[in-house]
Amino acid sequence: MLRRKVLVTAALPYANAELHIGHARSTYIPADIYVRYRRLKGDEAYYVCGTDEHGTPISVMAEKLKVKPLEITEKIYERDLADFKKLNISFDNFSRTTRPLHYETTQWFFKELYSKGLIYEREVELPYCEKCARYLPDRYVYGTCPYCGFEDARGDECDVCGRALSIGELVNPRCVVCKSPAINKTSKHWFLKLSSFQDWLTEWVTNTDGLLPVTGKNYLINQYLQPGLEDVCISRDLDWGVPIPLPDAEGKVCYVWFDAPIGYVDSTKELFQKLGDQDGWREYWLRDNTELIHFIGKGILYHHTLFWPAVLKGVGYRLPTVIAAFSYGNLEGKKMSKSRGWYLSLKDFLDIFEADALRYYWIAASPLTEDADFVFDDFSKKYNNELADTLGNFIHRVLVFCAKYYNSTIPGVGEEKELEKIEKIIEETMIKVENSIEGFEFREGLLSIIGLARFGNKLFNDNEPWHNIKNNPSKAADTISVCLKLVHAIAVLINPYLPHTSLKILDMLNLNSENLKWSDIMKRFPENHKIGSATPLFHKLEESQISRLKNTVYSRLQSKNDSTSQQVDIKDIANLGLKIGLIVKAELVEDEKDFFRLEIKISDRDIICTKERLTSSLKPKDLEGLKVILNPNSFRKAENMWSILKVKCKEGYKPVKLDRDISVGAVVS
Ligand code: B3M
Ligand code: ZN
Repeated sequence: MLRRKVLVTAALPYANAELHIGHARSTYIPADIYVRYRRLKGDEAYYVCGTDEHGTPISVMAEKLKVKPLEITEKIYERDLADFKKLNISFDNFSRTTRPLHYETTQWFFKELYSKGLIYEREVELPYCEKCARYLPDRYVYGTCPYCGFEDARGDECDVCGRALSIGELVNPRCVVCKSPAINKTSKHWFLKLSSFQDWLTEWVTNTDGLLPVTGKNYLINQYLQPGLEDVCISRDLDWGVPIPLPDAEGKVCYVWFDAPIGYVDSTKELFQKLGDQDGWREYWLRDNTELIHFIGKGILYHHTLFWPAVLKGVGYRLPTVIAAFSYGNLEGKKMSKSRGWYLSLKDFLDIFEADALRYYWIAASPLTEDADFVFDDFSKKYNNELADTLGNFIHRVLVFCAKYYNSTIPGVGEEKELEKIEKIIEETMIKVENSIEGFEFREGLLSIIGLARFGNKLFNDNEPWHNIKNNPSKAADTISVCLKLVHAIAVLINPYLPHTSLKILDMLNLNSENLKWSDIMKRFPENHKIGSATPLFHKLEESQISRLKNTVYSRLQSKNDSTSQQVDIKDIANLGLKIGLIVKAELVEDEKDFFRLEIKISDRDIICTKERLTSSLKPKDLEGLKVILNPNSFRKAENMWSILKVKCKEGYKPVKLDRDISVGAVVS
């Protein structure tokens, strides 16, 4: 049979913070399911990734912490590696964009594009700090957003309205390091002629079948192609990055979005070096007889479907076969954000639960094209009902029965007609799973496997082998035989999704999993096969485990709020721009101790909502009608994260009430 060849990449995680569960949802789990499936099918399938280590967020952070950027990224690299391992992500290579091979490859790309006239240089006016004597690229400058008026917008993006900002757009730009006002100064930079790819990209985006989801196409057309593609500045005045490989480019490095995707190429090179096949990578990047599949989060569609294909085309490389851009995972209805302390890290999760619990939830919760929400209670419900009660229970009762009544030896293959019927059902499920994974709609496949377990449970119940074992032993034996057949099929079918669970089941069946193949789904047991001992696959989640997880999240949020509390000098109070609001509705948040949902009226037109931790000695009705002070510094309209001023008291937190608690010098978080 033809052995297809495929290279799968997952977006390179940015090395400035630990991974959270949302990253796993949009990118790493889906790509892993896909590549595991292709390997089982017998294809030559490789999965590469690595850390994305340049860019100004990292160098600004390093300056603030007075360390070298590499010290930060080194730690994150190790941490990501450990998290991915625990999540059972089966990378064939996980590289770094700070390795020499990456520098070499990136510089080759630059020179190649430059020699073809696809990169040109131009003088531009840039913000510059006279005090620090340097240019202020991207995150080195902040100021007022011209679109929404938010005063702390960063040079490349406004946190509140979410707009991407280009150089020179900020009003009142200032230096992040010393806070002095920035002036404008000219500097020489290099631009990728993206505009020259306009026609070709319009045609490619419109006609390729590989852009997923298809709705992404409209976004690209309306947002970028219709208005006309603009050339992109691909250099920065910085010393952290890949140096521009030209003689007159002292102090200039590549823009991080120029070098990051090239990381896919050098991670592939590195992989094949390890495999002892120096040139092996070329098949995947230069030829069309292989497939190249990028998995990304939907927020980086522009970079992967316009910018990156232009670069590939420019140097004469092949184009991606598929770019699958999936939605992110939120946490309890809100976007996760490290800076606001609202997130659940992969490590937090995996310290308490097994990888398969997250792999299951994220895929089963909603289609990958829709935003998913990690809701604690929903997670425990799904785990208990679907994994423990349906899947785990079916497998366990069948194996235990086989051990108890047949001394662990499978009681034959079952009655031929019955067996054929079951084999047909298994085959139908297998086709559904194949279509689902090959069509990048992974949820359907997973749900049909759970459906197969549900079917098995019903079959077991309806046939009552615990009665027949006495009255009609041959019928009981047939039931157990076909149920074991289902268990085996499920073990293989579920392997791409829940690899650990799959291996556990195969182990309990006493089957060798080393050379597992997709076609094993249909395989029959050898005669007189003896199974191993059965242990429960999933234990029901305990309330205490969920509370532990919730506590991690909420205490982080709380300590973030505490650590951002500042002592404010009385003369500066007027500058804080505090707002007054009236609590019109208050209610306790279900199942979350001390959390209140508040509706606060700030003007005749505006009512905002917030969730606040306050002492439980307060009752919702004590809060309604209260005038409170809102802190605009924690005003995050985009994420609906408002915050009221609170005072810490013995029992917890109380809102600062107007006219009573507030007195000179008493302000507060
Ligand atoms: N590092 C994702 C991010 O910054 C970015 C992906 C690069 S893929 C080449 O969130
Ligand atoms: Zn400065």
